Amino acid sequence: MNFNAILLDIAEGIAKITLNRPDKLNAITAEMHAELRQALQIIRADSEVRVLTITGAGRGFCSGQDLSERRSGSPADVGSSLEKNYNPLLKQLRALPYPVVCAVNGVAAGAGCNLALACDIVIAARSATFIQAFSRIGLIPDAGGTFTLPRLAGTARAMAAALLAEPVSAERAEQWGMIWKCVDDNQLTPEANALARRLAAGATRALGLTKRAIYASAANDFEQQLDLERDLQQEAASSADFREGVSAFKEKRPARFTGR
Ligand code: LHQ
Repeated sequence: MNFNAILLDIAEGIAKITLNRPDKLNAITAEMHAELRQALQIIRADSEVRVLTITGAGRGFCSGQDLSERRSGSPADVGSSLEKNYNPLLKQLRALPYPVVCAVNGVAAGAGCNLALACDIVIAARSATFIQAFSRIGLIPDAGGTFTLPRLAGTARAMAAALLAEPVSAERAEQWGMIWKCVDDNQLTPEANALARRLAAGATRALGLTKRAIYASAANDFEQQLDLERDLQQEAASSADFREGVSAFKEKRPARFTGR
């Protein structure tokens, strides 16, 4: 797989995308968008994949849109870049029928911050920071940030983070519930790998349905959510993994899930 702005690795049920422009803190270019689209197509077509991990190369996770690609202050193509590039990417990540783990290895700014927050489980290195950098350049948070951030951190914190564009440390992000976990820098890769392996060995169809139900709850009332749980549980119960899980419990042995 011959990419320039990203790396893609698929092994043992785990797909890993590494944003790979370390000199620019992995700022997102048109080329990176095209490669991310291609990578997601490859991942979606591979029925063995049961988890996706996203991380960044070098000292940053992602500094958001590459600002050097834009003519200074040109409004012309911002909306169309969101429409054609960012929004489909974010929608696809959310819709993947298995977990997406984000390992935030350094600064996550602008759309890079919100790319991380759209992932299902986010773990960050202690030295990483999250910056809603948009207001510094006269923009509003995009890449889903006005949806994810208030839901994760609450309106007061989301509002101040967006209006002030101050860095939020990984420790604070964990305290706020913005991310799952902050770990020592040298533990990020081992912890993210262990998490991905654990998820990939799980009943991944049920994990994907769980993700769907939890995200759907943002727009549902209690009764709609109960109805959705009924339907998705019916689907989970038709999986080979459900049969295996119950058999393993009865036989007092660890389950061998296949993701089917
Ligand atoms: C960069 C970038 C960058 C290019 C660092 N671009 N080179 C916007 C418009 C259109 C459509 C859709 O959506 C969006 C959404 C957005 O994402 S808007 C927000 C864009 N991002 C930002 O405003 C963040 C800009 N970057 C920064 O504020 C800083 O670089 C942070 C705080 C991330 C890191 O600071 P430092 O650790 O001090 O690193 P640095 O600033 O020295 O950056 C290292 C290099 O990376 C440097 O290049 P150079 O050649 O001088 O060494 C930077 O120019 C480059 N870089 N972010 N977004």
